[in-house]
Amino acid sequence: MADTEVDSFDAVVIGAGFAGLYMLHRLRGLGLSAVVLEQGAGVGGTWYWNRYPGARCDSESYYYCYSFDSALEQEWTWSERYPRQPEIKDYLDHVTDRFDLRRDIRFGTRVTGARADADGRGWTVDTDTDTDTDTDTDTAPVRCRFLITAVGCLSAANVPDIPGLADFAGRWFHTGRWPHDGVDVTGRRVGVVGTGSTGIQAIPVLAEPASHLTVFQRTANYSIPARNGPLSRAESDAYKADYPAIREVQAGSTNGHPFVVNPQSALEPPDDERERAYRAAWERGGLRFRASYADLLADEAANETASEFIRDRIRETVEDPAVAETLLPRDHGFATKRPPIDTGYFETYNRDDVTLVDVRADPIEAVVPEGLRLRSGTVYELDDLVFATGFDALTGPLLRLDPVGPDGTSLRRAWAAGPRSYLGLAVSGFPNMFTITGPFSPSVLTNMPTSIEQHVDWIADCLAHMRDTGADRIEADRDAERAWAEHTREVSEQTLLPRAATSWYLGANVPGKPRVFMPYAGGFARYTAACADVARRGFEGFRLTGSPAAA
Ligand code: NA7
Repeated sequence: MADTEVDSFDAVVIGAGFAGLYMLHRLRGLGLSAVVLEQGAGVGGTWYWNRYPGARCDSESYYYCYSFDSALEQEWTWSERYPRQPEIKDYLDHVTDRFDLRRDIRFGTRVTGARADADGRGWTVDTDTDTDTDTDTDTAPVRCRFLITAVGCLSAANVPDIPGLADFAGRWFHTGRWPHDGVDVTGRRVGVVGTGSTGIQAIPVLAEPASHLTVFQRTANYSIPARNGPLSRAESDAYKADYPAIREVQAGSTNGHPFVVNPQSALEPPDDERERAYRAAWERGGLRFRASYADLLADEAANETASEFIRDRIRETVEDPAVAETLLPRDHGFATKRPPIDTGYFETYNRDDVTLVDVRADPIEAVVPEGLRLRSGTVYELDDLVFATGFDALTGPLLRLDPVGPDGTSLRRAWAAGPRSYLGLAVSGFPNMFTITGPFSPSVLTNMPTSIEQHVDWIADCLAHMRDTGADRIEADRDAERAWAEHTREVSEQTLLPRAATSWYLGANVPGKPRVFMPYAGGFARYTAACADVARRGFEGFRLTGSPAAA
């Protein structure tokens, strides 16, 4: 479908992570022409950029992978219970080559804007080259009928706007934009700001080579031991033999993990029995701790039993009682913010060369040339400053693209009061645009590859339906979008999740960001059923129209 001036495709996919790669594969299967535009020099998306020390997935490797091809499941063997960043990247490189995807991916190509045609039947996508070497050159725009964003939920780095950063005499890094040739912190005084999943992974690893590590903690966090280790051949073989059953459990689950949640309330069993259950879950390790009881995320008293169990483990692990006290999370319940898992996190505070600083009590005021200054005037001298400060989650990556609809309204304007989306898949006013794992879909509350595959399959089915019915324009209906937003709000309010005031699920980590609970908390299986229902009813809630020429 080449046009004389610009390249033209049926679909442009933005991003070559888990989502973009599978989307390309499905588009090809439909016989559509497609290109993936990717800013990085390689595939991986989140796993291309997040190379900080200790970077590892919190989902277990045997299910943090694609399920769409059973031969792929059988041929790839993971080495550890939780995959490290380089291994996930290797896996995605393997998938890219195995399905011959690379030839349709333009690396080092950053999307700088996208404009819908006035009739809403196509898009013009502007790009420049923005590779690892930082050479920026405008490149020719690309045309497409369908714009599909596969930009990830946690890809827009959130570097806090602390005065004085430009004058810092040392080096500073954001964990999500870690230099690809690594950072040697041997013998250096390192400061880490942030104790979310990333900080909790990086802190024990950075503490080893650093001469001194200072952790600046704003919100104390719960963490469950990962109990990571090598995956034996026998374990891998057992998973491989069991994949059909594993995938079935995932499909019917709340979070896309292959765990069955204990249907009992945490308040039902006697104290000693509950304690034994938590101890067993603690020893097994990992995110599955959350599945100990059905109402941990629905009932405050139930949640408090788990929260207090974890606080006890922190008290038990950390030798200095004052440090332990600072590490105890008290302003939110367990798992109401994203629950980290760790390897030796709380133990790290028993080292003589690690200092914990409570920056909620004494906030960071400025970066000074020699380090960080707090409101009290105390200065911590640092050679390296690491921001493990997270992301402008879910909406951030889409707002940075800021597509403009046919009536000239930008996404930034459309979402000024917070995101709106139908099923997390499409936004009214932005026809022929699909957002893989967009806000109001389960996304970050689930095992991401599971949610990604479901979205990609739904989009592919939708495009097939359009082809079969002669439709060339699709747009989410404003009323259907409103109803979905209302449903999303209702299901989140049936949980404790919106009550965690500092949560990035709510946008609370980015100053000025509208407070809207963004992921769909009604459960993966329920969400999948809703999407399937919409498709079965002829894509109810979408306006599908055929080409005037064809009519
Ligand atoms: P998170 O979970 O957003 O954690 C960021 C941390 O940084 C968190 O402790 C924040 O404290 C802290 N933070 C952010 N801004 C500041 C400022 N200005 N001053 C002090 N502390 C600050 O991001 P992660 O990268 O750890 O994890 C993101 C997801 O990636 C993770 O859940 C996995 O899904 C993978 P706060 O809690 O806001 O008070």
